Amino acid sequence: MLITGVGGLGCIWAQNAHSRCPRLADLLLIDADEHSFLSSAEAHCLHLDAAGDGRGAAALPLLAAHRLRDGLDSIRPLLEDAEMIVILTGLGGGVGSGVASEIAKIAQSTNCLVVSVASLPFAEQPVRMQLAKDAMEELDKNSHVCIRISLERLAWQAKQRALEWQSGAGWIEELVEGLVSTLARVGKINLDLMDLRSVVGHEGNSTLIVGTGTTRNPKGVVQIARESPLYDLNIDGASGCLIQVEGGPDMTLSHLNEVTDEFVSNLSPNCQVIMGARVGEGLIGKLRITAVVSGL
Ligand SMILES: Nc1nc2c(ncn2[C@@H]2O[C@H](COP(=O)(O)OP(=O)(O)OP(=O)(O)O)[C@@H](O)[C@H]2O)c(=O)[nH]1
Ligand SMILES: [Mg+2]
Repeated sequence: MLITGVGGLGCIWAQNAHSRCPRLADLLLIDADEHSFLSSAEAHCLHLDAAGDGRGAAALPLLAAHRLRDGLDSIRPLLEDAEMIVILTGLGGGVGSGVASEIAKIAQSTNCLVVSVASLPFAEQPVRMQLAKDAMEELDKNSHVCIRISLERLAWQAKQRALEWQSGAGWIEELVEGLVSTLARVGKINLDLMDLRSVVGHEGNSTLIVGTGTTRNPKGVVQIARESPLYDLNIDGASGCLIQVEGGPDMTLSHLNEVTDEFVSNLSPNCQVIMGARVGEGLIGKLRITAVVSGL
């Protein structure tokens, strides 16, 4: 598995996400600004030095995409080896908007499962917003799952948690860690990439949601997951759903049933549901849901 950050924000999010599961995934950072690589010793880095001054692509997606072509050979083996790639990016600037969808396209062509997590700018940046919307469309086309994030919602969420939105407010790294560990570790019921492919193959939008709570209130965990604050998408009526429940050694079958019944009761009656569960050491007293829902 490969966690990839594209552009300034994307690189921060990718590093934070990777630090949660360093042994399960490789880390690839792509940016025009060398500062993005400074705090990560283990990362594979691709420096797109568009202007030759090490400063960035200054909101020129085409320039960034052009520089990518020059550096592609150095990262191609990583993309070819990966079974799944998670691409994290902030759209609206040069690098993310110009390069993320190219990476997705190449990864898909090597039969890799492509999950993208991409943000749209704040509403008061109309020029960047238009750029970002066009780039989002491209990225969506080249990804199996494309998870949209609005920076406004992210900033709001960050404030609630007293964290910086630029760092992803903890939320983005939880999302990625949940997905990577779901697919990488052997659970009580084994989920694999083929399951994920069949579920995300449904026509329509897909999204990925996470929620963490305590074993005292399993329904509350579902509530938290459903109120995913990062994009305005109603999951009622989903036609495909892959849900993984994680808990500590104290998790019981009735916790599991309560969580999954509550979650599934809100989806379409014909929804194709795949369930999995796993026990994690650090999760005593806690429950965590990671779900991919599709056909929205
Ligand atoms: N208001 C605000 N928006 C930001 C900030 N940082 C990033 N953004 C938004 O997020 C988008 C992506 O930012 P970056 O990830 O830094 O862009 P990049 O892909 O590195 O592209 P370039 O730096 O232009 O080459 C920008 O277009 C902005 O809309 C910030 O500090 N304030
Ligand atoms: Mg930048």
